[in-house]
Amino acid sequence: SYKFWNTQPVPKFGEDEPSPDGPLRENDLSKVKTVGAELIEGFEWDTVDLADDQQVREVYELLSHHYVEDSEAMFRFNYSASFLHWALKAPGWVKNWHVGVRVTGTRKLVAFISGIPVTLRVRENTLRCSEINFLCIHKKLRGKRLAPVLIKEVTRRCNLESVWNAIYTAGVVLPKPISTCRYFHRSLDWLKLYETGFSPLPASSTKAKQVTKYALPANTSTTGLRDMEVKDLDAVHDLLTRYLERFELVPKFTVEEIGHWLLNGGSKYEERIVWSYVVEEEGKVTDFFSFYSLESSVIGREETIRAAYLFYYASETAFSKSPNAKQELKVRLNALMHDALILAKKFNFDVFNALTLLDNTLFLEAQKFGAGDGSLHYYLFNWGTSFISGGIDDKKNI
Ligand code: YNC
Ligand code: MG
Repeated sequence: SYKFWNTQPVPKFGEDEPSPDGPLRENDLSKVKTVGAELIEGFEWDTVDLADDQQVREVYELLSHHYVEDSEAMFRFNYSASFLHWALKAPGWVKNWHVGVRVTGTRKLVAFISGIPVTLRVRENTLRCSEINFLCIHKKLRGKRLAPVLIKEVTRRCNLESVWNAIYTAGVVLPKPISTCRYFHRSLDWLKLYETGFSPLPASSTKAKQVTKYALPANTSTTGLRDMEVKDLDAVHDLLTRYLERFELVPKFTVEEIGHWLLNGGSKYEERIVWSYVVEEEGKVTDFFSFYSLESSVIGREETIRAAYLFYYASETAFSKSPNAKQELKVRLNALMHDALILAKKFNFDVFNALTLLDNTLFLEAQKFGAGDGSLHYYLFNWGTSFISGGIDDKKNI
């Protein structure tokens, strides 16, 4: 029934696709309330200061016990404190967009929602958006309609900065996805994934066969592959910018943002979050790829699954003018991703995850990724555009 979402500037199910693309509601800074709505008795708003390690720790504690679980409640995302520093303090971050709810009296943090600024291109329009993430409510406060209150509060705080649009993703279906991707998983340590209940043993196989199936060489094979460095920033920025022009919903990064997202903002965190590699041939960067680290806890056990998530990548091969261009890109991406798997294995990851976006469907099957149960739906707030096909259903990709 979507009692809350039906009141919001988002497209409704069953409505015609908008044309042309544009905002769903007109906005006026002078009409934005300067204080947040009243919270239920016993709770109060707080701006969580993520420049303070102790407060990052509090967000970590809330998320590690109450954030997203799979549908069978076997695994829960365990975003590390270092990950939160990285994900929530991207260039231009706004302190006021890190919204907490605390218990009056004890000061315990019981709910959170965050935004970071992002410049997005949706087809031919470029939007200054907030990217909303880490919406989380303590399990004891669920089902009390607090989520809509948090969403309205972060909206108000974005509006105060004259930001009227947002992008967010969720595993649940809400009005109304502008795109949907599927998760794919590639085992790196099959035995561990089996023992933790993440991977089943197919009826037609044996443990030994599964282990052999996912075995990888010890060393990478792409000539010129090396760690990405600060000196590569301009070249990677240029390559990625051109590569992303081929897609309909993409971020527009500055060089500074590339440094943050691909080089750990200068490796300033306790733990390494992101791994980035370039291919340099005759002094030119021709390709790059990256992946980031996000563990999941195995619920009820003292164990975690170390997952590498494929992040941004690009290849000059994408611009080939040859009649065989598609095949060339497919071959190149398969070689690069095979090396990405080898590197992730070397850094002790148990599984390598990817979504059906960008050019991923060109290599997922060949690299032995299997489809997961989960989908990820993409949403835009206050922006109408027709559905963006992609991934596995995208005829142009297969
Ligand atoms: C969700 N994930 O439909 P209706 S993803 C948005 N995103 O509203 P209550 C959600 N809305 O149907 P609970 C949602 N999940 O009546 C539920 N809803 O219209 C809607 N889980 O509220 C739901 N994190 O407070 C319904 O539900 C209403 O107590 C019900 O709380 C929900 O970060 C939740 O999965 C998800 O912590 C907080 O279950 C809670 O159950 C929880 O009674 C585990 O809420 C963690 C989890 C969500 C991860 C994410 C993206 C969030 C995007 C939010 C929307 C942003 C819009 C743009 C704002 C800025 C605009 C500008 C400019
Ligand atoms: Mg609630």
